[in-house]
Amino acid sequence: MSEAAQTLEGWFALHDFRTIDWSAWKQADAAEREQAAGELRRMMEEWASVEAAKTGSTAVYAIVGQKADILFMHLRETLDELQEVETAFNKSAFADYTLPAYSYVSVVELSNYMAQPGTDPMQNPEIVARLKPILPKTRHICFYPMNKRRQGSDNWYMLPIDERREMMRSHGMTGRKYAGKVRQIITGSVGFDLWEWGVTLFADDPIQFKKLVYEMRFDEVSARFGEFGDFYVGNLLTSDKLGELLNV
Ligand code: 76R
Repeated sequence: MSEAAQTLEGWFALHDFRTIDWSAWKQADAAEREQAAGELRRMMEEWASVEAAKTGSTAVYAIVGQKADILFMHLRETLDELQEVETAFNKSAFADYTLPAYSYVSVVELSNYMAQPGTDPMQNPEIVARLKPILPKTRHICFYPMNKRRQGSDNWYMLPIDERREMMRSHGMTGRKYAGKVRQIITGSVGFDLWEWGVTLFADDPIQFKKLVYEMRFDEVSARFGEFGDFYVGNLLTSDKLGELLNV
């Protein structure tokens, strides 16, 4: 049996995608809409205070295309807290005007392919910060789930760890070219959701998502082993943008 990579886990992640029920929203009277939007704003303030206390992080984006309208991406210490945030949303008046579109449950993950042997990663503040990241509030987000292939001679899980490490090194080198342009958060979802990982990318220039994902397709690890789900791309939902989105 090949040696499993050791992983470090941080905050749990819920990517909660919702579609706005536009006909219900338009049919509601102004007071009902105001009440619902007010509840959403209050939840957003609550999430911001969780973030300020560094006990979690939330990012809210408007999704482009018909797959969803809004993404609430929550990171919390425990799976229980994630479910509480989700339930609180479902109980809000605003939720009455939304439909579930898609969700993804995972946990922030770092693997030890590139770790320095003989050091305790949890003593490294940079690593601890990456396990419990405050989500960047860049202008754009890109999310997609992925697997590593298990097929014939292209079975990632049958490769010796040294071969996998070499491919991950090359993957990391490609990624590093995008330092300062794209921030990536890898969340592991084996045992939690349909795919093996969630990839969440943050950037101010959305073209950098395309360039990074395209360039990675040529890396052996993506070319031979990468299998991808749907891509969701969106725009930061600031308070102003939320007002514009909900104004009918
Ligand atoms: O932890 C590290 O930063 C070291 C190198 C590294 C690891 C171990 C790294 C770097 N990644 C790692 C693990 Mn990654 N990553 C993806 C995708 O679209 C595709 O083809 C793949 C989706 C992107 C865009 C991306 C970006 N990475 C992983 C894993 C877990 C693998 C395992 O355990 O088998 C997956 C699934 C994955 C996928 N990666 C980087 C990036 C970028 C931009 C970097 C450089 C980060 C930096 O150096 O700051």
